[in-house]
Amino acid sequence: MSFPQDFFWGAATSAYQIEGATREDGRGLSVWDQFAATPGRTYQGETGERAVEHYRRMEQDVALMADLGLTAYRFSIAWPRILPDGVGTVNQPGIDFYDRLVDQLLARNITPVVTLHHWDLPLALFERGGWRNRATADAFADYATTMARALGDRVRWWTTLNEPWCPAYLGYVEGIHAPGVKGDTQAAVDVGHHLLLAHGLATQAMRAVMPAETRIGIALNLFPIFAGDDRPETLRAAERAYRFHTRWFLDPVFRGEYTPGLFDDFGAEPPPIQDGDLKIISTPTDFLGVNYYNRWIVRAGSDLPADGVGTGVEYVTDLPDATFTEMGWEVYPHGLELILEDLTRNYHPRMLLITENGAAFDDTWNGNGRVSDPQRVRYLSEHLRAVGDAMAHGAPVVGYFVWSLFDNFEWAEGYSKRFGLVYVDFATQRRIIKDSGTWYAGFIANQRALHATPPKPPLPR
Ligand code: IFM
Repeated sequence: MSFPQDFFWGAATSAYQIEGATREDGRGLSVWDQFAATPGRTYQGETGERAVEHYRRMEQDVALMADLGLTAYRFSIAWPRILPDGVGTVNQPGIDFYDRLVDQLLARNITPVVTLHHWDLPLALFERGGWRNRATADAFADYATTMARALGDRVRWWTTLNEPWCPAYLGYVEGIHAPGVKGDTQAAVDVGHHLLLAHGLATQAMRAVMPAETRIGIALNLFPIFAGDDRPETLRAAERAYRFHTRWFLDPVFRGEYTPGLFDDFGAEPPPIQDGDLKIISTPTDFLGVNYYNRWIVRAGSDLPADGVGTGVEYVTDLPDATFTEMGWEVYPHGLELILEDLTRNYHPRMLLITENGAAFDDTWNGNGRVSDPQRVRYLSEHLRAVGDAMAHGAPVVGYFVWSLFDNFEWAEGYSKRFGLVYVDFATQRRIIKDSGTWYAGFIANQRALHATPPKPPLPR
């Protein structure tokens, strides 16, 4: 496989999952601080309070990225570290931290790819309605402007939101993510709309203050959907699943419209759309970030919208020949090629970035410097092949980020799921590069060698 010379080879993280230091240097609290601290919400009550202490160990962590040969690093900014109340007074130590991080990365020739919001909404804003309140979208645009002013002279690549589907659906329908509301499909639809509006407003606000060569996009979690059989009700379920997994956020951003039937699927009314909202939401983006983990095979399920939860879709997981990760997600590399080609054909993004792809496996450290994770090596190499195949068929992919650089706080699953290229012994915070990290470093080095200029032949005497 040969990828273009300027292709980004990266790994990704997010603030709440790695930083820790949740009460240091003036950081305000987020919805996830509150949710994780509520008994019964996360695996064994674990929280991101300490996480992997990246806030303290940032310099050392950037050195580790350089050891891996990464050419890009995707991280998120903790909004409550910048604006402890979500709006108003800026917390300068928060800005300083990301300022130093960006400088450290650039000093090692690692391109920073910044995500503005990866779910850690300031608690103060949540208390005023959070994403159910339209004003939160305005607050986000102000926060985006603050960050653009602080880092826009050095950061070229910006992602507004990560996976808005999760705070909307997992946060308000399944209730397994902050704020932990169950079965409120109307809230999910409204929250989704305000997140989309926030994306559009922030895109416009950032463009107004940053250089023309800045690249702005959004990262969505996308799944190819397969019908489990050909019964008409199964085919209808597959269409519903495609609408609410894939088209919910894509259609407004790329087509300036909501997918017909989407709100009916939820048994909900349309969100409070104001004149001009869809125009703002569909402000042209430079790239689409794709977070790919698995496909879904679906059939008609019993959890119909009338029950207030779900969308009448049941997920088929009894697949005797399939391999599953520790998250219970099927390993299906071809799905990445399918989704990239589908996006290229139907949405025409200017560029695609694989902003997340990776797997949790039950990694163990043998105590003397080695973590053997052959399943992850296979997972990554097969998915990279799928990316190459999609590119050969015209998908405009410009970079690939492994989720994740480190083992970290996997939301409701606490620290029980390890996604990292780098193993973290959570008790001591020691970092050990897994075999997959060594493999990825070798892969990157090979790609770079393919493009190295051959030495000039000696001049004849
Ligand atoms: O850890 C998450 C990340 O925060 C968002 N995308 C999916 C990952 C694995 O679940």
